[in-house]
Amino acid sequence: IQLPHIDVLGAFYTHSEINEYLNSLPERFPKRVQLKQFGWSYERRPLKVLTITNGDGKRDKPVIVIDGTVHAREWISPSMALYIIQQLLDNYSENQELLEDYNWVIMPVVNADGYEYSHTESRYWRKTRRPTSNPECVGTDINRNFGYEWGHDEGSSSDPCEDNYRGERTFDQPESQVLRDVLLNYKGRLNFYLSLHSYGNKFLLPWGYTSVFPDRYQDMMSVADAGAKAIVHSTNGIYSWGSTYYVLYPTSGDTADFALGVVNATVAMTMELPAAGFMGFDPWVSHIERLVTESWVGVRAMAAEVIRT
Ligand code: ING
Ligand code: ZN
Repeated sequence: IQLPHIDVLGAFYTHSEINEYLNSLPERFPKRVQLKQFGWSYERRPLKVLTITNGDGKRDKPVIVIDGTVHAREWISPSMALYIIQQLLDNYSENQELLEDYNWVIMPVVNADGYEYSHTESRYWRKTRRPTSNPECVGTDINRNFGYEWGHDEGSSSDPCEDNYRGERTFDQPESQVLRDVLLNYKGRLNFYLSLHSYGNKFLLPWGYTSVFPDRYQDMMSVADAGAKAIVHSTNGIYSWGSTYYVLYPTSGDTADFALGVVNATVAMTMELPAAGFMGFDPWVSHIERLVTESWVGVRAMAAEVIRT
């Protein structure tokens, strides 16, 4: 039988196409994947999470959790998540050691409604699609809605019309609840949390909410360092890395701060994928291959560093 097989390098895909692909994987890799639905988006799209293992049946291995598409317009992010899935499944012979003592948990599309909207209505949409207290303005920034040091005015907005609107309260978006539940599900064995965004060639570490560095900052810096070095060696791609607060700007209620502050991840990181020169959120389809293969070099090196230490 011919099962749907996505050509990740050949197009950007919609949420339903991505789900159709995910749905095909348990049949193709019955021993190696588990597909779970953790909930629904506001507009009732199913939010799916894929666990990839080496098939040895051992439970409770430490995990690497990767999410994509927290922000709707960052289209290279779901492509990257799918590319990682294919590296671990279809290119298993080269990546076997990444799965020996670790399971990988991948959620390619968190903000399903916003992502669809960015395909059908408004290319640069960022937030969710749930109405707010202001009838003029729709959507909340999932990456300001998480419940750790939420609500600081430095780093998020209380104005529903702003792109970094934090919501009325923590986790008042169903999509944030789903990602929260995924992370909490692995509390105690979350050794690497990686959130895929674009764009900017940056590895961003907690904290976002304060200029103070977290306890595990140096260990996280070593992991970012391994990623940046691997990328520069392979393609000359230049990354910068450090705490979100310093490298980018203050943020509060972001997913990485929650993963470190509440879930106690060993390493929590946001990766700002490359933009293909001046293409920003909008790389051409012909750029996908270069962007995801380069980024995989970095993700692979960081995972190897986490696994090694
Ligand atoms: N940038 C992120 C944003 O949410 C970020 C930057 C990274 C914030 C890590 C907080 C933590 O604004 C993009 N491009 O979305
Ligand atoms: Zn983003």
